[in-house]
Amino acid sequence: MGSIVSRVIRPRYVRVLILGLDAAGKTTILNRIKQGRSHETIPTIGFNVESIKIKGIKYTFWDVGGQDQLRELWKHYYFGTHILAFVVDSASTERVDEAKEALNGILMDPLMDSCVLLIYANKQDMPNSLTGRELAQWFSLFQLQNRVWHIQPSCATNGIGIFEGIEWATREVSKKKTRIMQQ
Ligand code: G3D
Ligand code: MG
Repeated sequence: MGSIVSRVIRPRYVRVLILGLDAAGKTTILNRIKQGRSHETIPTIGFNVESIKIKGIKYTFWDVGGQDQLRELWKHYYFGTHILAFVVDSASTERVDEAKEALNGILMDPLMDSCVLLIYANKQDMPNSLTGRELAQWFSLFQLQNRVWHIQPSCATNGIGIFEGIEWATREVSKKKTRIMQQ
């Protein structure tokens, strides 16, 4: 019997859209990815974009401001997104419903149908922060249909979890690409 060798096709280019409420830690995450350390951030008015090569893959990270009045603009960044990195302040329990509503709004857009969903349960260093599992339940992620998702506990200020999340999501993008090529 011959064996079937399936080769995973790694993407050369990955577009990552980093969204979430204001002060969740989006820009701190981007700075971490960029330079491996956290900086002081100022509230993002508009967007930050960075092109970064990691392990031979060229990523473009879009970090779009999350203040209420800017969320209307998010949809202009959806097209071509491979990974949605949605950042949640796990310690800010009074804003989890608002974050859930914002996430559901994004996922309803057909332009986001095929993207991989990575949720950073950020600020795990803060006392009383919700765990990844608690957030997954609050966000009703277990009920999501036709969506590949993962909750990544993280702390952007010390870097814990940031690259693990990107690695998971990149593996999923590779799997999707491989499936498409095999069809
Ligand atoms: P945003 O881009 O989502 O709006 P920022 O959020 O990256 O600007 O972060 C908002 C504040 O949260 C910043 O603090 C930042 O240092 C802090 N922060 C981000 N990630 C973490 C984390 O994992 N743990 C903790 N404790 N704080 C975090 P300041 O004080 O500058 O407003
Ligand atoms: Mg910001």
